[in-house]
Amino acid sequence: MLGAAAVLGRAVPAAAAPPPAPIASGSHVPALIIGSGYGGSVAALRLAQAGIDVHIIEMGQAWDTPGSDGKIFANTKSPDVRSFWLRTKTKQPVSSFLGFPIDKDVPKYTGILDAEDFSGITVYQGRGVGGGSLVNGGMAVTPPRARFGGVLPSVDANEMYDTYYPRARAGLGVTDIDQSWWETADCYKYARVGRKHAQRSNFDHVFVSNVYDFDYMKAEQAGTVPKSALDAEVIYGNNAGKKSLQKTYLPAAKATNRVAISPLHKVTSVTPRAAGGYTISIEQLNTAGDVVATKTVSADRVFFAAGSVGTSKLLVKLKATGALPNLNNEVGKGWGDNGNVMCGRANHMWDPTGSVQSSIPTTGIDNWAAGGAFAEVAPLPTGIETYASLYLSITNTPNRAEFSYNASTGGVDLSWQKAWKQTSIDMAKTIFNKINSKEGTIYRTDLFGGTKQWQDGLTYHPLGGAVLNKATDNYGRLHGYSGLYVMDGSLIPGNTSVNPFVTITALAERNIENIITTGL
Ligand code: FAE
Repeated sequence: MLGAAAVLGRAVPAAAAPPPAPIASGSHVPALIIGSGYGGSVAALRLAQAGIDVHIIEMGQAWDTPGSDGKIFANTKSPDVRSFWLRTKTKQPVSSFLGFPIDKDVPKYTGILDAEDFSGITVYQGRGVGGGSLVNGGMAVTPPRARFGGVLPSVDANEMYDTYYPRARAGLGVTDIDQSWWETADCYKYARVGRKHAQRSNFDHVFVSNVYDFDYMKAEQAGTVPKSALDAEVIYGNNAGKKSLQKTYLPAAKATNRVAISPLHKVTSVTPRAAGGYTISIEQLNTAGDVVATKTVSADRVFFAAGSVGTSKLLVKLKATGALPNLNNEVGKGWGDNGNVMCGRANHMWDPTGSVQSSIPTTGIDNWAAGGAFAEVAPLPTGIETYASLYLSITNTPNRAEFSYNASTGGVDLSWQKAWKQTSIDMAKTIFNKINSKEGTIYRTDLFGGTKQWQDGLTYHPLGGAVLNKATDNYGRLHGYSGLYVMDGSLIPGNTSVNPFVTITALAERNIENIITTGL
């Protein structure tokens, strides 16, 4: 396989100087990208390599400056002001421990993890330069090829598996754990317990790739480097080890000298200009979330890469308010939660899961074909022995919701219904009821508030809302306008059957190549 540097290498010589940042009101840019997650980063790099100057507008922070503790990112064991996007109280996915609520008050701040509430579901998303790559578990999973037709039916599977998945994996720096090390590492005792229980119930147990630097993790365990995965860092950022987009696509894009990024800038409107191209309205935020300036810029082309929720909200509002009336009626539709549900199991005292758990998951239980569930064996890195096994399941839920503009609030609503998660719970139970019955164990009831057995109120994997070949053509060009594109997870209709970011990256690689080669 090609190394990341070779894959990300430059096609044209670097420009003499990068475009100025932050963006100035009144300026004109050839290509404006909304959002710096996977779709946005891929688009920025490939456009720049094709010789086009790019400006990325990102509502979150740059995340390049240490706080008073000398660290850029907070720890999951002690969330602080940096952890949540404009909330006054944390909203942790595992919200209680031993039955006691663990959320706490925090000052309102443009923190890294957005727990965005819609009626019926909380959607967790990364905020900052690097998008979801800042907060995610790094699980870099390519869906089994047999399932791909169900994920993106209009896309040629051969070209994805021969060209774009390998390109995405190389660009993201995807690696596999040294399994002989994993077999003895204290920090993966929880995963070995997970495997034992899965295999005793005859489930397929699989290793999954990751973007974490496992050599760094070995050094963490040896005590020779500062700990990150082994010190419970993950959903509020990793201070080391994880190859987020800040370490892969984004520096490669910046090295072309054709890419500028404006953090703490939020796009609020895109409208066609009489002279051609688009006018973009932008709010500049301070770290309390207040608008400190409004800017108006123009661009020849606009790439929506604000994530499934961000892009869908913008497009639905722009269509409904008459800014982009020619968008078609598919905009806002086909949204799904990748079937996410979480549960914990209470192990026997002879099955400890370890007081030090790597926050980076490496394994899963695949019961997709028989039961519609793929469960990630997740850590619960509390620092003490909990005898708990935690799982995040991805399930084959058929439920799809729709975004709609709410004229009375000026916001965008999502039609998700909480009861829809029952289908996902039932699919996940095809794994965990069987394991519990085989092991003589029960579900934990102390992790998700009250006595809930299932965390059924969230997703980490929002997908859809501007579905490929429906709201856009088969390469992400929005119907109704030329020069407007969608590049992110909103193109994928609700489910990837595994963790989504490799598919989002590979699809973005495919689409931007077609957009560039067929003429911008
Ligand atoms: P995304 O990465 O969300 O980037 C969108 C960017 O746009 C963000 O930086 C926003 O701040 C920005 N933005 C939004 N609205 C605006 C606006 N109006 N103006 C300017 N900027 C804006 O989108 N996936 C995996 O495959 N493996 C995992 O292990 C995994 N773990 C996860 C753990 C957690 C806690 C979470 C929250 C997610 C996890 N995911 C995982 C999901 C993954 O991070 C997600 O699918 C991708 O990040 C989505 O990529 P996009 O490019 O669609």
